[in-house]
Amino acid sequence: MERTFLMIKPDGVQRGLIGEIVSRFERKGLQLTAAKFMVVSRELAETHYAEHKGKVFYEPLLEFIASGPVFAMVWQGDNVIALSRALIGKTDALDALPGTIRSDFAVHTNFNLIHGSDSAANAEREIGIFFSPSELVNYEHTIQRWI
Ligand code: IDP
Repeated sequence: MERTFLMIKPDGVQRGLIGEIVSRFERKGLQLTAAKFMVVSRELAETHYAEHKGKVFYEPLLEFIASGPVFAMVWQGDNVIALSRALIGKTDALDALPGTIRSDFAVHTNFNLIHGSDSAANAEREIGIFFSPSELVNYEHTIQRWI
């Protein structure tokens, strides 16, 4: 079973969309493994978005991510990385398919509500920088055999 790191960004928190967004992953049948309501430090933001260093949106992105609370999560399930990226939708709301989180609720690329890991390597890296191993909860997901 695969794991991914998802984070409702400060705009999603401020807009009152935590419940709506979490609900979509729950209804999909994915398993919540860890969750944390927190403010991202400048240092953590730099580590998380290191691959974008040098891009024009890098500085505004760091400021935005560190500007208010986020809701950081780990989810697991078969193909959870691709499935959660599909639920989230393309980076730019104009390209996101109707029914995705970004199509349904976002207008601008810089306020696109949620982060989702794009590969298994990045998922493990991101889980590792946001959560300690003891914060990952191991439990039986009783509906799993119906998913
Ligand atoms: P993703 O979040 O869909 O995986 P990435 O390309 O990894 O997209 O970019 C990370 C984040 O950087 C985006 O979610 C968005 O917040 C921001 N970003 C990416 N491209 C742009 C842009 O062209 N303008 C403003 N912000 C951008």
